[in-house]
Amino acid sequence: MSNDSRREVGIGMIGYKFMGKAHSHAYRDLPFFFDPQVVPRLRVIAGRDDQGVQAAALKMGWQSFETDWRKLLERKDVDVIDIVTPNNTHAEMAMAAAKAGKHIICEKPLAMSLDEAQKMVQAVEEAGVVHMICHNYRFAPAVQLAKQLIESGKLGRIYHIRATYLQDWIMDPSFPLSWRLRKDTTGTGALGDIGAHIIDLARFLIGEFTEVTGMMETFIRERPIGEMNGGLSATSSGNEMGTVDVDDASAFLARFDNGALGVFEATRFAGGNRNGNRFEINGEKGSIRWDLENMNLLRVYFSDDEPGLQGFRTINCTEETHPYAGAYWPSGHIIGYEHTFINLFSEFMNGIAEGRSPNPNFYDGFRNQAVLAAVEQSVRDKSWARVQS
Ligand code: SOE
Repeated sequence: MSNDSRREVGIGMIGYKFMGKAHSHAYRDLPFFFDPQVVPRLRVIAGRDDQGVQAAALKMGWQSFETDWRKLLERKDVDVIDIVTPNNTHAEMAMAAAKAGKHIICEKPLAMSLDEAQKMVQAVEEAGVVHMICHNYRFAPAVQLAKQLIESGKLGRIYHIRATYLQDWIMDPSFPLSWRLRKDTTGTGALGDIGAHIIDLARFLIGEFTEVTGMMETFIRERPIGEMNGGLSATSSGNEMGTVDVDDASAFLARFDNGALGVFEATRFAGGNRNGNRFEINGEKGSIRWDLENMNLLRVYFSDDEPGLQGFRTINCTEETHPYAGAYWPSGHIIGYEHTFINLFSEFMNGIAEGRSPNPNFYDGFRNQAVLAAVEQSVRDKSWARVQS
């Protein structure tokens, strides 16, 4: 029984593994916690493996499934195409979806190259569809509060950002060579996969990058060939070995157009760090620190606090006044990883209702890709590289 009179938006999702699960869950929970102007309906999910996609559809609550993603574009009851497939498929799918007049949400990084990203931006602009890229960490309440503090001038002029995204899930040399470790399917390794997230946070909080200089390393060059399962596990298909041609770890220095300096590190070889997305920002009047693994907490330091009582203090960003937090539970009742997606999708739904593309959108994806491309360029040239604007 449904008395919901809000306009429904039909979702067609391509892909169904880790991010497929995160997105499906977000669509389902969204109308429960938020009051979006339009409500998502899980119409159809696509995947190449007939049994896999059927099982996923059943488990995650999709009305139907297809093994050919192009079928989704033909369906009148599908308004949105959600792309959660390997990076080398994003451009083709997004451009076809735009041509079919569908709104689009795409996983990060947007594309395999800056050129591809530019074509994707052009396609959505020409089609006039609503578009977003799924940089979900912007939508943690503590990150939103950090943004408010910076914008209100509480930190004064910003001098530094140092951001790390540290993981360790491929440290075992027997971890298979799957799409996330192959240049032809992923573009770059740690840089584009997790570095893209901290680049997005830096663009959101600090501003545009102007130049970068970096280094990249592949520590384990041969691995057994295999495929990703759901989550971050993979299975090898036999004894055949293949060459890893993307970075296991990347680090770079950056300058921003407002004069701030940045230090960034993205690695899948930081043992003990399962999903260590962290940053510290220092300004003339204060500093802030955030750590995804304690994502509701924002550590703040203000230099005008009383002498003798100065130091970092901790704000638990679960109050009703904190962005998005009021949609969930009473103060002190924490939220988690999955809620960053729900928050993002609430913006996407309202964007669809109002015919505008909320940030981060394909244009943000393009700007992010420009930073990734400049880091790669700087590594090739062993010098500083300008970030294309
Ligand atoms: C794997 O590194 C991964 O799943 C990324 O692809 C996601 O974008 C990140 O949020 C978590 O880690």
